[in-house]
Parts: sequence; structure tokens; C-alpha cells
Amino acid sequence: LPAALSVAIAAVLLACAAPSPARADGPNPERLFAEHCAACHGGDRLGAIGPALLPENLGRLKPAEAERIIRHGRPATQMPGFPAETLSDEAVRVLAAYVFTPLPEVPAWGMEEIAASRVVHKDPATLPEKPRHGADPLNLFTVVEAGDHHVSIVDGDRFTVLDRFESRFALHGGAKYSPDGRFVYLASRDGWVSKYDLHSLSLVAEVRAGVNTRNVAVSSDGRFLMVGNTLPHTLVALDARDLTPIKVIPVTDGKGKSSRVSAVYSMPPRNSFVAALKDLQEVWELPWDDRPVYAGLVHSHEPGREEAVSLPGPFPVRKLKVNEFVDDFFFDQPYDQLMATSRDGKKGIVVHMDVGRQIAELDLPGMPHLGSGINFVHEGRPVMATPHFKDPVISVIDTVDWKTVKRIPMPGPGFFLRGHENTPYAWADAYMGKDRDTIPIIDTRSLEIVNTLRPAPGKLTAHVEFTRDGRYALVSVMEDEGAIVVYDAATFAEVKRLPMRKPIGKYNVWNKINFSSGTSH
Ligand code: DHE
Repeated sequence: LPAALSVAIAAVLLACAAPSPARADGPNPERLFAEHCAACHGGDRLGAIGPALLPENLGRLKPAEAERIIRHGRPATQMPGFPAETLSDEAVRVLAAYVFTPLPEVPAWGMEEIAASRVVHKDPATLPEKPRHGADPLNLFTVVEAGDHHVSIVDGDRFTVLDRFESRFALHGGAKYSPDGRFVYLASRDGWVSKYDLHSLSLVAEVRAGVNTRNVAVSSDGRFLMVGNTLPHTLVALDARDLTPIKVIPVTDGKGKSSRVSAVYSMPPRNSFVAALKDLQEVWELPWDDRPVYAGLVHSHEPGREEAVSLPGPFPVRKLKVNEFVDDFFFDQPYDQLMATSRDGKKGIVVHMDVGRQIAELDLPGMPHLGSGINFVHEGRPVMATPHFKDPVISVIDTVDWKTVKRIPMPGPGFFLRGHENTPYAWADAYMGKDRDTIPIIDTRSLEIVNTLRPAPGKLTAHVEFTRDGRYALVSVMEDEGAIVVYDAATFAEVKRLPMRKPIGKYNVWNKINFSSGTSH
């Protein structure tokens, strides 16, 4: 049913995308797009696995850069390069120009459309009080299988699959749980948010909160979800009970410029969501309780660049001006400070959330993937570690003086990193390198690699998550005929192998709801 609904919506959206007139000479842009781009970016250019390709949505991208990306691909994404045998120079130019051509009409996606998209599968009042399975409800894993767009719920003690259901097309990013671990929320790249009940193992409700979505966050009081979109340029607050939309917040600077959202997360100690923006040099904080956490803390950062507070009503926006466009960010463990980078920048920045401005710069070349960072204590100092998309290193940074403690050499540039309070080891990958079938394991005491696993030689292997007690580590062999491989986290011996269809991420309930220092936010 979800797939059928997706197709129906795609058909409606497609109807909005009238083709531009065919050119009499030279390559035909619509035909080229349909042949080479539509499978990932949608026949209507509104996005699917890949982002929407519309001038409104290309933000900081320049036409020459678009041509380079078409030819050479984009690192750390699923965007491949198209060599000269596939696309001539002229075809590349035509395609790049095409994506900067406005659609006659971009579909509106406001309160009305969001509310109309909502599907209620189960009346929340009919859900059981206790789990209908014998597994530890706080040691379950939600596994996203991209191969056939399914989700598996895995018992984290017996390593068996309790349920497997069809998801929306192209789920992306971490599953998010209600604070009690009872419900899981999933977001798809094309804007669908699904709520699933881990007691009855059934879908509760779904809503399409955007046309192209980055991710979803859950308030730590469990009442709200906040969805960050790249199309339209909005943040959307949902009622966590049944996914009813509460508020659509336009992401603009108030002077006519709008922005895609890079990501939104919750900051539990502050009772607020924080969102970073791709096209405005601002970080936004949106409190979910009725007491603005920042009362009296409105500082100016530079003359003429005052921090502004706008939008009365629920989710007022506190805007922090920063010196970078933020693509990727991370928090220190107390959630006082935010580290952020722009994908094309050489430096990172640190924003102190109470002070309300940038307080430090970070020396972080090589495209760090801060979203995959972890926190731990090294020689008595709080540090964070992050892989880099471009450099074969893991950087370890002191989160007090913001100095680089070490750049640990790795077999290749990586994507993800995971740790856990009950193990001294952090598990990485070499996703972006030629040894992409390896899982290097770092001892957080010596900051050296102590073991390298190769669960399925020749097959892309990445993304690790621990059981709630940190005794076992689950690793994804990310191939269509892939697997989740369970390892003993102390001896590194294989314990079990569960066949899966291109498993990407997996998320342990306990680790996520307790904001484990070794897991993602
Ligand atoms: Fe992700 C998380 C952005 C490409 C798999 N990725 C996230 C999050 C963001 C993000 C903002 C945090 C969401 C959350 O948990 O709330 N991802 C991006 C990109 O900008 C990038 C580089 C380009 C893009 O295509 O958007 C990108 N990501 C990918 C992939 O190509 C991956 C490997 C496969 C896929 O499914 O698209 C991929 N991203 C993941 C996974 C997570 C994720 C598995 C969750 C990690 C976690 O442990 O929480």
C-alpha cells in the first residue's frame, strides 16, 4: 500500500511538470534527463533517492559546478560521474542548463497538502499496552533495508527478525524513537514520515511532510516531531501522536532569501530543536516548551549581524548568525556546543548555544562527516572523533580547547563511526576508499587501529551499531544480497549472520533514547 500511494503522489506531481519545448538542434534536455537522471531525481525533477533538481533547490551550486558534478559525480553521495562515452560535453552542458530551468509550477506543500496526505493505519487508542513479542523492547534494532525498501525489526538478544514490513521509497537517516522507546519514526527522502508501533509491530500513521526531506527529529518530551525539508524550504512540526501537522515554518531570512534545511536534531537539555541551513549563514534554535530557553540571551555577534528572534506562537525561532553555510553538524555530549562544517569549506566552526555565537574555529580539512561523529573521554579529556569523506583519517578533537588531538590514519576515507559507553573500541569503515569491505576498529585509549575485520570480502561493508549493553556490534554488508553480521564486541569473533537486502543503517532503541555518546543524534 505505501508504495502504491507513493506512485499515486508521484503521478500527481509529475502532472505539474510540463516539459519545456524540445530543441530543434543538439541534444534534447528532457530526453537526456529521462534517460540518465530521472531514476534517482524523479521524472518531474522533484527528487526521489537523489535531491530535487530545480533552481529553487540548487542553492549555492553554480552552473559550472553542476557540469563538473555531472561529469565526475559527487563524493560521499550516490551521484555517479558520467564519462564522455555516455555524455558528450554538449550533453553535459545541456543537462546542467536544464536543471537551472524553472518548472512552470513547483507544487505547493503547505499545511493543507500535508494534512491531506496523512494516512492513519491504526487508531492510537486501539494499540496494546504491552509488547506482543517476548523480546526486550529496549534492545530492539530497526534495520533499514534499501535493497527492496523494507524495514526489519530485530531482537537484540536472540538476533532474530520479529517483523519485516515495506517502507516508503528510499528511507534515509537514522530512525528516531519516542523517549520511552515504544514508537519508531522513519523519514524518506521524498518527504514521508512513518510512525511504527514496536509493541504491536504495526504501522500507526504516515504523512508527507515535504516534497524532498532531509530528516526528522523527536522532542525529548515525546510530543513533537520536527521535519527539515529541502523542498519546499520549510521546517514542519508534527504532533507525535498521530502525525497531524501543527505548523509549517518557512525557512527564510525575512528579506526574501530562503534556504534548504541541512538537518534538524533535538537538543534534550535545552528543550529545543536545532536546525542548520544550507543556503543561509544561520543556525536556528526552536524551543518546544513554552519557556524560551534563551530568554535574556539575545547577543549580537558582529555589528549589524544581530541575532533575531521571530515568529510568535509555537516554535519561535532563535537565529544564530555564523560565518559558514552549515552542511553537517555535531554536538558535544552536554549539548552546550555545536560543531559545524560546510562541505566545501576547509574550516569547521564551534557555536556555543548559550553564548549564542561562534566561539572557535576548527582545523578540519578533508570534508569531515560530523553527522557521524562520536563523543568519548580520552586521557581524562572529553573528545569527539569524526571520519572524513575525502581524507583517509579519523580526526580526534578536544571539545574543551578545540585542538586536534590526533588524525588516526585509516585504510580509506570513511562514512560512519560508532562507539558505546561499555566498550573501549570505536568501529569505523573505509566506505569511500578501495578497501570498502573493511571495518577498522580503533582503541579509544591508544587511538590506534587494533583490528580490521573483513566480513564479506569484496563487498561494501559499513555502519555499526551496538546492543544496549555494548556486548555485540552489528555490521551491515550493504549489498543487495547483503547481511547484518553480529560480532562479539570484545573478542571480535563472528556470532551470527542475518541475510538482508542491502541493509544500510540500524538503530538500537536503548542507545538512541539514552543519547549514547557513541551513537548518532
Ligand atoms: Fe546520509 C544520516 C545527509 C548520503 C546513509 N545523512 C544522515 C543524516 C543526514 C544525512 C543529514 C542525519 C539524519 C538523521 O539521522 O536525523 N547523507 C546525507 C548527505 O548529505 C549525503 C552525503 C548526500 C545525500 O545523498 O543526501 C548522504 N547517506 C548518504 C548515502 O549515500 C548513504 C550511505 C546511503 C543512503 O541510504 O542514502 C547514507 N545517512 C545514511 C545513514 C544515516 C544517514 C545510514 C544514519 C546514520 C546513523 O547512524 O544515524
